[in-house]
Formats: sequence, C-alpha cells, structure tokens
Amino acid sequence: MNIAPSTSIRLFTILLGLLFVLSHHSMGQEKAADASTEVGASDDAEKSPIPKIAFQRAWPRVKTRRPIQIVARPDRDDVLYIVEQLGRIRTVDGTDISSDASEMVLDIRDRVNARSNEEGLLSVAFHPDFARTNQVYCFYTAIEPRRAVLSRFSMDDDRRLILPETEQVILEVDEPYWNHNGGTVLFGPDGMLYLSIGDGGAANDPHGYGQDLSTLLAKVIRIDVSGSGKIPYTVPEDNPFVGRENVRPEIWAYGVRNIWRMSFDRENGDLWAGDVGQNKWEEIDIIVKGGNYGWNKREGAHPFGRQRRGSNPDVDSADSMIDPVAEYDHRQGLSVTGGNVYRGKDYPDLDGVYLYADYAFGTVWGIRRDGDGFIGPVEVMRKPGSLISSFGEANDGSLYAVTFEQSEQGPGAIWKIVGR
Ligand SMILES: [Ca+2]
Ligand SMILES: [Ca+2]
Repeated sequence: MNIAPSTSIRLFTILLGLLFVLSHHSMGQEKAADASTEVGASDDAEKSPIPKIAFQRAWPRVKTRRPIQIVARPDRDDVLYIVEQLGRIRTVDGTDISSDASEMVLDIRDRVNARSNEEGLLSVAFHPDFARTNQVYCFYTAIEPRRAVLSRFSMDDDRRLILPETEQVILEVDEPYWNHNGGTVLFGPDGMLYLSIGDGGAANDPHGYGQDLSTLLAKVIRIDVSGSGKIPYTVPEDNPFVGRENVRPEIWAYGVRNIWRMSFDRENGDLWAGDVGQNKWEEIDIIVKGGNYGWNKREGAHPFGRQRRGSNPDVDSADSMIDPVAEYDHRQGLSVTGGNVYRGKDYPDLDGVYLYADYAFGTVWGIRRDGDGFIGPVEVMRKPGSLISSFGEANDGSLYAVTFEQSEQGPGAIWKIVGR
C-alpha cells in the first residue's frame, strides 16, 4: 500500500476492469510476468521450485472495512484480530474460517486520523509474553500536530476487549506530510520492539531524512519496552548507533522510504520488508543491524535523483548501501506489500518461501532464501481486482492476506493462503 498520489490509484482501479478483459492475452502483461524473474533469478528453479498458491476466502460473512492487518495473539489460537484502518479492531474465529462470529474489541476512531489513503490505525502487535503483560501495541497517525503515535493498551480482566482508556504513549514522531507513514510494529525473536517509519512524505524525500541519522523518519527502529514504570522505553545497548553524536540511538536500519509491511521469519529470524518505491522500483529487503537501504540516493538498486543533502557525510558512500533482494518496476505493479515467510505445516513445498504482493495489481510473488543466495522471485498468483493491503501469520504458521475488493472504497476481505 501507500502509493504517493492517491489519485493515481483511483485511476488505476478504474482501469482494473480493463485489465480483467485483457488479462492473460495482453502482450504487456506477459512481458511484465517474464520480467518478474529477472532480479535475483535462479537457473536452479527446478531444483527447489516455488509452488503456486491460491487464496481461499475466509470468514466470508464477516463484514470488514479497510482491513489492513491480521494479527495473532500469542496466548490463543482460537482468535485472530483484524485491524481496520479507520481505528478499530475486530475478532474472527481462528479455528473455523467459515464462522461468522466477530466482535469489535477496540475503537479509537476518536484519536486516529484516517482522512487520507495512507493514514489511520496502521499496525498492531501483541506483546510476545501477552499472557503475563497484557500489552497490545498500536501504531497510528494523529493530527494537531500531525504525527505518528506508538502506544500501548491493555485488555480488560477477561482479556476480551482492548480498553481505549488504558492508552500509554510510547513514542511520537512528527509527520511533515500526510503520506509515507510507514508502519509495521512487531516484536523480534530477541523480545525487542521493531517499528518501521516512513520518510515523512511528499515526494523525493525533500529533507533528505533517508540518510539523516538525527531523525527517526525513514528508519527501522528497535526499542526495549520490557521495563515497567514511568520510562516508556529504553534503547538496547547493542543497537548499532548507540553513543554516536547527533544520531538517534533507536535506529536499527536506515535509508528506507516507506516500509509498509515487514515480518520476521520465525525459523531463522530474518527480518523481511517491502519498501514502497517512488515512480519506478518496488523492493524487497532483508533488514540487518545498521544497514543502509539507500533511499533517497537509490530507488531499488538504481541511482535516484541528484546527490542530495546528506547530514552525515560518512554515510554518503554508495558502497555502504544494501541492494534489495528483489525488485520490480512499475509495469508490474505500483506499490509493494511485504508479506511473510511460510512456516506452516499444511504445505511443505511452501516452507521457507517469502510471499509478497503488489497492492495495486494483485500479483503475488514468492522468493526463497538459499544460503547466501535466493531462488526466485517467481509469480505464484495473480488476483486483479483485489487490493492486497497486508499478509499475516497465525500461531500455527498459516498465512492470511487481507484485501480491499475492487476499489479502495470496496468491502474488505480476508483470505487464507493455500496450496494449488
Ligand atoms: Ca507522513
Ligand atoms: Ca532501498
């Protein structure tokens, strides 16, 4: 998600009908599909193939609007949480995808600003030790002043409802513009909280925040929220920039434009991210400690714009920039939605495959890490007409996708990812 001008996506959704008609017979489309294997392509695809997938509709009678995440709760498998962008969270039955049971368990529309396409309640994470801590973390945009907010909430004694009045603000980041609010909050295997924050917005990263280590914009940050008491968070001592002058010590990685979705591989701890590009290149990254992912000197693996003001000359060297592990251009999609590595039990062939999508085109790709190299990406599904806003992982490793159907104003839908 998070295309810069929302008008372009509206125009695009109008064109989707046309795409249906043209679909597989269009020269342009076939070329685009072929091109998707160019970056990081492997000749050994036969050796360890990446299987095709399908979307199976889940909870078809549960009505949801602007669903942008599906989240598991660590202490319970029988419930999953659907995050709605306007500022609500509802449940679905994690044991039965045909169930129509659903309950609204949080409504913070009173404090969430969701006026534009990229604003709203953007991401939610349960604390990994939720059974003990009773902590839910929400990342959302607010106004007056325009900012992004990371907050902690508690559930009631029965652990059924998330209580708005328990909000405790952890961190706020001033947002210069309405777009590029980034936005995945999640916990790592190390128990730390990771948060992706976009470059603040407009176009071209006009203030050079990507390479500026004195701001949290255009970063992935890592903080420790395990302490109790009055300090909302502490900075882990092993963060890469601790102790450097004029540098925010929360920073884990930088030079990212707008990581809308990122996730950990539960088996090996790899942190995968989809970083939304500007006008040309959408990219998939594996985020490492201290890594510089290039923005706004690079878009994907390509030089971007003129050499722009960098506040920190020692990070301006192109040598230090990490290229994406996969990218695609705007003939193949417009806005990348990062997904998850499949680690479920139902489809052994899918094990280790990272699935991601283009929000606008409804194309899904798979890529597998193979030692230091990669197999793929290959196109594993195409679902034009579904705007894929996010993927999510249940406790058993099953993966889901959430979509807006037919248009950005269309009804929400949730899908289970199945083999084909
Ligand atoms: Ca912004
Ligand atoms: Ca990059």
